[in-house]
Amino acid sequence: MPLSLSIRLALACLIWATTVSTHGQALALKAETFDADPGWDGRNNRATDPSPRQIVQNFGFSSTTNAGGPAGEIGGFITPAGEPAFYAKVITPVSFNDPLSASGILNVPQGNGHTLIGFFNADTANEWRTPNTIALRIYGRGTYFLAYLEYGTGLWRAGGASFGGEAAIPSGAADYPFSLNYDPNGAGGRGTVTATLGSYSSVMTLDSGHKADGAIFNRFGILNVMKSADDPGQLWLDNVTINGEPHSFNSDPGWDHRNNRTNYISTNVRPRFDFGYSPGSTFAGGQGGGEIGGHTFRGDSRVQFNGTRMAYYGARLTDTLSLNHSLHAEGKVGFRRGVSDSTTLIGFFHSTNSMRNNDSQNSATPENFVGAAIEGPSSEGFYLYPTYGLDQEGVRANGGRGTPTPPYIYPNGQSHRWTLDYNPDGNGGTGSIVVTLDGQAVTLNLDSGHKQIGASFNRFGIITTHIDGSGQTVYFDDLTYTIGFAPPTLTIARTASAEALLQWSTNYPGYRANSSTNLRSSAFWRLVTNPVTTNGPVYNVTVPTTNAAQFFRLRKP
Ligand SMILES: [Ca+2]
Ligand SMILES: [Ca+2]
Repeated sequence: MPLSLSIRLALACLIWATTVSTHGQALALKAETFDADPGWDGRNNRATDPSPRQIVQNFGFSSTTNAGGPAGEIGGFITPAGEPAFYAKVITPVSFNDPLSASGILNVPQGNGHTLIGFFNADTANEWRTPNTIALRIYGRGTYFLAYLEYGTGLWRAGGASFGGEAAIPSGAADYPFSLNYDPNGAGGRGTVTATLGSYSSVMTLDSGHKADGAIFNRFGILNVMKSADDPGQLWLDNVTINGEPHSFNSDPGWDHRNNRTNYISTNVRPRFDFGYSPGSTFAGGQGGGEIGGHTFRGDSRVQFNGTRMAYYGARLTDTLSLNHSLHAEGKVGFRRGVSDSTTLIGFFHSTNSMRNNDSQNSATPENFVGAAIEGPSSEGFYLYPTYGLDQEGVRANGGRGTPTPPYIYPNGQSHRWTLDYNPDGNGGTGSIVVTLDGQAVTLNLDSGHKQIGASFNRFGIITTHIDGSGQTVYFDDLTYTIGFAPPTLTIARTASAEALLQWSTNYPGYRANSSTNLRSSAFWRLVTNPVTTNGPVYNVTVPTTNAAQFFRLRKP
């Protein structure tokens, strides 16, 4: 009598692939291309607070005399914003290998504002710190202003210096002569910038290796600081000499401009989170339209905000996973905008335990997190590096970004492939995290004892930090991630002429065998009520065989 038996698992909608786990249960991966809304879980990720803000820009040539020279000057009302606004002279493109010089008269009326004056590149003016810049930065503080000297390379690496140790320089009627000079041969060829502002002077040497990043400057003029919407201010310039060419502004110089006379509403207001499912878009370079991402800000876990200033957007895992499980994720990323002091985190986290309020502010990384961070410092631009937080406030990766130096990721919109692997047996059992970007790997070992403190994960996706800061615009697509345990395998063997044995692993408690006479979608699956016994690592159920075909499956009620 032939025994016609076949096994089916009722887990249709998912594409399963299993990864080996050294801790008993195989884990399953899910692939997601975001062709349609994946229905992920979101919290505060499309925030409505703070409200959008009005951005007013009203600067350029003016026949006025605020800066003290003969009538005619440039300047006006400038608003720091997420969107660039400038008024600048087109110059022959020059680089870090060329000497640069500028001078003139500066007037800063009382008020706020945050503005760059200097050499920049109109094609890469997108954020602060601003790549391809050598500039003065004027930060209005009411009755005084602070002045800085700063640069950004073509690869978003930046450095700076203050004037007078952040001296409070009186604003109002006073006019200040200024100068800005770059010497490519300074400091043994590293390159130095020297500047004066009134009675103050400042010298800045490019960090070792930064000159080799390169930079292209094709404008000199006034550029707003591009973080997010902030309080406006005024400044005025006259008698400006740029690389030896004087400009008295006796008539309109007709300089290049963008958004310098405008009035609009911006939603780029810190910390108004705006990320999640993005139908149709391909910013991450995915194979098809639809992806996740958008505009993040660093979050804030302080109790006063009661969870409203932390956000996430994540897939629900089918099981709660821990640091005892191998975790994998990979996909494409497109990084479009990165302000200094900003972070995007992607990885495994917990919908409640990663969102706990806490005033300690001693860890930016959320509790219960294993993943990758896109983050500075500004002297290095942005890295993609591994990080983690445990199920205990403030206990996390100890500041390291792993070894060797992590891969740089530039906010230039290019598509990259990335991977994330947490191995609980890595580094002799402490656990380790490996992140790659376009094949370049960095490994972070968990500290001894951290795995024992533990962490739990029931989501995979984007989550904000716990200490506030600036914003990033980043997208992810074609993601594959560990979603939970792989389904158990049911085996069947004939053990006697009219008897068969069903077996499955004791790693899957709670599963029960079902039987049916057919595999049609309308099939009625009956619970197998025969006794379940345990024999070592397997559950056993003996079932009688009959003349009719019978099918068996495992199901978790
Ligand atoms: Ca003038
Ligand atoms: Ca897609």
